[in-house]
Amino acid sequence: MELKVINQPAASCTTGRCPTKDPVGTSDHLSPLPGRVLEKVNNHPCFSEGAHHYYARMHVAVAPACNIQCHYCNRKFDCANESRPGVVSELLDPDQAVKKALAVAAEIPQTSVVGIAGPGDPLANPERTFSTFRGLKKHAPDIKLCVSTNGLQLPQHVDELVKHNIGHVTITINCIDPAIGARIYPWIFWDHQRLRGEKAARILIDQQLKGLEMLVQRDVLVKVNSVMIPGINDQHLKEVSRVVRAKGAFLHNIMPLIARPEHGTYYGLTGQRGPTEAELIALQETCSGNMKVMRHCRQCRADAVGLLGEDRGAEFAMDELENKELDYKIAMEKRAVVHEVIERQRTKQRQTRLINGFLKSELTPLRYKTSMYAPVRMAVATRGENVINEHFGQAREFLIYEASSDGVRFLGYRKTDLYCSGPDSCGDSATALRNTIRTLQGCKVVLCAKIGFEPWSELEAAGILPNGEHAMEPIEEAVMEVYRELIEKGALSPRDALYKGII
Ligand code: CLF
Ligand code: SF4
Repeated sequence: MELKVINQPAASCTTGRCPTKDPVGTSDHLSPLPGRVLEKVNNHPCFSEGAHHYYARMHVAVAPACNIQCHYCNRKFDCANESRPGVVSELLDPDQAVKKALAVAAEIPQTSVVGIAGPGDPLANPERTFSTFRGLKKHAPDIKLCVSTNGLQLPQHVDELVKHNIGHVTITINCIDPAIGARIYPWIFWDHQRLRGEKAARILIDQQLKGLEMLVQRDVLVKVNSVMIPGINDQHLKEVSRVVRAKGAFLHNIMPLIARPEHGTYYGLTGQRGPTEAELIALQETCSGNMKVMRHCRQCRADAVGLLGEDRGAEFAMDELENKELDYKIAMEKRAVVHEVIERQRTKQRQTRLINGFLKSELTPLRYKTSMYAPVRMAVATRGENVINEHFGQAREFLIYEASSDGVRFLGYRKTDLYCSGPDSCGDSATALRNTIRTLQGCKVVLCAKIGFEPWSELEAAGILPNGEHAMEPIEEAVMEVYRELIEKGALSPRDALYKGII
């Protein structure tokens, strides 16, 4: 069946530079959570999928040392618990970290959380970590504090974490079976000794689970990160999910192993592969029966700044901040205003969604009509605020959604080379465009604010429908609308026909 074009390309830019039951998705619907939990996650971009469209996080890299070794980590690179490989550009002392965090939070008022996630383990560097938190608490009490740890020293520090009002903790738990652990962790440093093998893994796992239970008892929200390592722990992570849920974890974040020879890690050098996107999504699906899973993690750097999909770290080099005068009180007032505006915007979007969902389900037999058709994947270019507001050529990543008779659900994101970054990169644009199109494989539609003629034609030739008609519209509503349009225009094969092999 020939696919029909939904709209026309905008002006040329060739040289410039959660499973849901409602029709439009529930990624920003946190209302079923108890009030005190809702308050904790509502503006945390990692603990709430909806919040990540609006709120920014910042990491301060104050923790150089680590007390274990993971086969996916090279100390010269960011902590793979929380970040993609890439050197931390600046290691900070606590005073510098506080200064930088306050400058960032003044400049980017969407900042709602400051986390310590490396480059080593925050709790293997407790003085530096807690000294940083103390400074932040004093000068920016409105900012949430967050920490990510391998868990080895967690039980010893639970009291201190609670005392410093750390409301969110991430523990990386890759396994609960020491035999599997011995294949992930070559050693741990424990009780003044380097321990290896299953004995070491057993200690680490016991500490992680004990720390999890202690935090839950103290009402701290715990997210568990797991690195999915095909052939090692992929089959086992469902059990990890079950156990950590039973112990009270709030969220499970299953991240793909990133292992390349150039990173110099054991896995990278020995050819251990990471999971495919399909394998990752399948495992996330399986685990989502156990507990809520995180799909929007960007595996960010230990010095990341900004919205999850962007990294503005380079804008805040320490030498430029050293002498900067800041008025903490005014910065905090500005944040309060901006956060209030964001919340009003989110409330309005939720109300519109509810009204639209209600009207459409009342006035059109949506479920009946769409259930005849297979789900469709769509890529979305966005700069945040949960709307389609990014030019195709400037998108550094695309969010991937799936539309079906059950509504819209967020599947994850795919990074791309920047297709259009100005005249300097013009020569590379053809290759970058080809790579971008390869990145979008499996998507039927790409939704963006604007797109030039050349990429438009290339996308069409690759069987991907470019669509710029829903610029500035809320993402989930637009995805559902396009799904309906595809059905109306006869661009989708009826599911029954597909199943019977007629088409
Ligand atoms: Fe940072 Fe981690 Fe706190 Fe978020 S990140 S310490 S919980 S504030 Fe977030 Fe980054 Fe994924 Fe981490 S997207 S790597 S989950
Ligand atoms: Fe690296 Fe983090 Fe593992 Fe330590 S816990 S070895 S810093 S990935």
